[in-house]
Amino acid sequence: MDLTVRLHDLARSRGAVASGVATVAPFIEVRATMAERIEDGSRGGLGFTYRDPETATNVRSSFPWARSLLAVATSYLPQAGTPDRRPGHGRIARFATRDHYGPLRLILEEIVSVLRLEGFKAVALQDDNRLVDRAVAVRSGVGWWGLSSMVLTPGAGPWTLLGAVATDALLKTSTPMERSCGTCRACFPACPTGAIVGPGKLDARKCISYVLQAPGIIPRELRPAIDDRIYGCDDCLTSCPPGSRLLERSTSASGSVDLLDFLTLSDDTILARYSHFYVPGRRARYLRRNALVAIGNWASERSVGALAGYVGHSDWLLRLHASWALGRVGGSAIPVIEKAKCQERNPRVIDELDLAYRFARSAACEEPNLR
Ligand code: B12
Ligand code: SF4
Ligand code: SF4
Repeated sequence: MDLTVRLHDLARSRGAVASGVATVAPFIEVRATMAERIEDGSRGGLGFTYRDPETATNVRSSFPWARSLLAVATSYLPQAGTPDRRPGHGRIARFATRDHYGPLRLILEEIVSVLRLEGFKAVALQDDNRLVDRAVAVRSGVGWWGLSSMVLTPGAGPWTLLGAVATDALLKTSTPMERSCGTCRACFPACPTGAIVGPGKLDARKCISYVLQAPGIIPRELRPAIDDRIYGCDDCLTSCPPGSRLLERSTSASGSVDLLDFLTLSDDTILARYSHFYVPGRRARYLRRNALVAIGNWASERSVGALAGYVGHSDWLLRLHASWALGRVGGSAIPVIEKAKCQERNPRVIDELDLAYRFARSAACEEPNLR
């Protein structure tokens, strides 16, 4: 049997929802888009592929022998279910409820093995900074570029993870899909922060998925929209009609974390339990920070004890987000804020405590919101 057909069959038999072959010609338009986003600031502090767009858009700069790219898409629905939302719980986006990249990785590795047995060079690339996965998927007909910037695949919509195998085998190229979002615009109003700023254009600085995995302070104006999320965001995916049939079948409860329990875990436990998350510098403080914001949005007096502990934490970043959360709780949190104000020395945390105090007082007196 023809090698290309064999590889497609292999991918499908192992559970891929789509596969296709693309040429290795550089992705010139993608490189230009990345340059624009670096220039206009909309990539925010994104690293990954943006660290070296030249390399990420030309697979031959990393693998000069490559002659074909075999793209594969797997879906993590219905297995990933639907987040179980309960008061006091944080939400994890579906792609990260566990390591859903595992099945894709196995398929790519099996394809690599077959190619090597046939005497070819081959390497698996998935979420790798040396390749823009969506560009390969679109060129190889695995899906089309949606206005949310997700690649949409018939049957699975945006609920896919993408990867590719670069090989020196000359495989038969597939035809790109001639599809578009048509008149649909559902993802624009669905995005809680207005991060989709144009067709296929995301302003990473506003995207919750990015903000929750970026280092530093979470911008104050974005915190309410983060709601109960602690990792990832699915709103532009859940609103997307081509994915709705699969979503309806994803009924098992998943992705829920008891926030107060979470705050009591050690750094080692957090990092081990969520080892498949991207966490800057592998520092648990960033996941604790996210949980503190979700607790602030929960705004329950049940969290005051835990937050009082966190305003005395040795890490100023956690004191700062705990201060904000106390302000949102108000009521019995007000004396905790007052006490912390007397003890705090870090100017950024003092600022946050001042605002939290005013917010909590104004809420108590039903004055206009000082958020
Ligand atoms: C950086 C990155 C992010 C960043 C920025 C994403 C972005 N859209 O800019 C952040 C952290 C925000 C992020 C979030 C998410 N990500 Co991400 N991310 C990546 C990463 C590492 C690189 C992407 C990249 O370099 N893109 C380059 C830019 C230029 O591409 P683009 O933004 O898609 O832009 C194209 C479109 O704008 C299009 N275009 C231009 N003009 C027009 C006009 C029209 C009309 C249309 C329709 C399109 C269009 O052309 C541009 C390219 O030239 C890839 C992994 C990888 N190595 O590729 C995963 C990847 C893209 N992420 C993925 C996932 C699953 C997610 C999340 C769903 C996770 C979550 N639930 O929280 C969200 C989705 C947010 C969203 N709407 O995109 C999957 C996407 C799978 C898919 N089916 O598309 C990938 C491919 C990982 C993987 N291997 O599976 N991600
Ligand atoms: S992931 Fe969330 S915040 Fe980011 S563009 Fe989609 S809906 Fe908006
Ligand atoms: S929600 Fe509609 S406009 Fe947005 S990506 Fe999906 S199909 Fe396209």
